[in-house]
Amino acid sequence: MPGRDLFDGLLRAVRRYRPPPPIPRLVRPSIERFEAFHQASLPLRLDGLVDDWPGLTNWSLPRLRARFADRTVSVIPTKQGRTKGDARTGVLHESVRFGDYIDLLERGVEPEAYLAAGWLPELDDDAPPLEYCRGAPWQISRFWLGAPQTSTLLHREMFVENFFVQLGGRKRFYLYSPAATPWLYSYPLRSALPNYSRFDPEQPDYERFPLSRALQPLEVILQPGDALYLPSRWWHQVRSLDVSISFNVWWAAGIHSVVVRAVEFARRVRRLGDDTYGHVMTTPSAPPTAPVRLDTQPPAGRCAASEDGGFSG
Ligand SMILES: O=C(O)CCC(=O)C(=O)O
Repeated sequence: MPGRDLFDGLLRAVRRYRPPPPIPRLVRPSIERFEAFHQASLPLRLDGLVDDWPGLTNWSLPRLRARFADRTVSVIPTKQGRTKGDARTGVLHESVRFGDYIDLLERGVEPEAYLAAGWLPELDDDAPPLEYCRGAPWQISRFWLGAPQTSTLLHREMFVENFFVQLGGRKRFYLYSPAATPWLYSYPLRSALPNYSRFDPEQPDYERFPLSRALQPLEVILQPGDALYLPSRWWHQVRSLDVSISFNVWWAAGIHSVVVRAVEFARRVRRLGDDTYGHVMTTPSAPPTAPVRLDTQPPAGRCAASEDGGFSG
């Protein structure tokens, strides 16, 4: 992968890597306080944000089954718990019946897939829009449900901010700042995984990726009720420690929202799916297997994934 590796080499020659500061925790910070972190592109843990949300109790497996068992939802196939990704095809997703997925989790069977669905409009009452990004002109929410030990690959979103909320079980995040990029062996820009790293911080292979030895990830464990602001371009790999239920909002404001829409448009024209930010790409040949989908029309103020499986969802 000469082009990108060469560019990273040039960056390493002129830059010294400085580890980011630890991530602070604030209880229900004001919007102004939050904005300081947003402007500085620094992650922040937010406590107490969802204490009174019905989702904290409503999003149990039995209740989700009672409400959504017959929906068809998107999943990312996994191998030994890790989401599958390939430089040629990207990260593909498939469809499953929500109730069948929950059955596997309840029986303690590894589903070999990570449920990563577009927003269910019915969940709006359980998880009201977040004040911090309410006005952003571009927003997409995703609902995550996975077995213990499910993990993503190391990746990042460009131009898009991320608010992540944990509602059931625990998740461990491994984070690297954007400054770490030249040490992280990104896939080539023209591959189907341009926002992914070949390095795995959980099982570092320093023979293949010796430069990554210079880095130490920040680690954050989210418990139910915890929220994390993850600025755009921050690398993250996420491991579920329990059966885990979460959702996140990706959002973009100002010029970034224009860029995001332009990139989405370009990908559609090139029929590359909607995986602009490095999550899920829909296989053109993989239509949903059942008539009802989760990712239907977004309600006002909250966007779901788009028709073809969505910006990642
Ligand atoms: O929760 C996860 O497992 C993945 C989350 C993620 O990658 C994201 O929110 O961008």
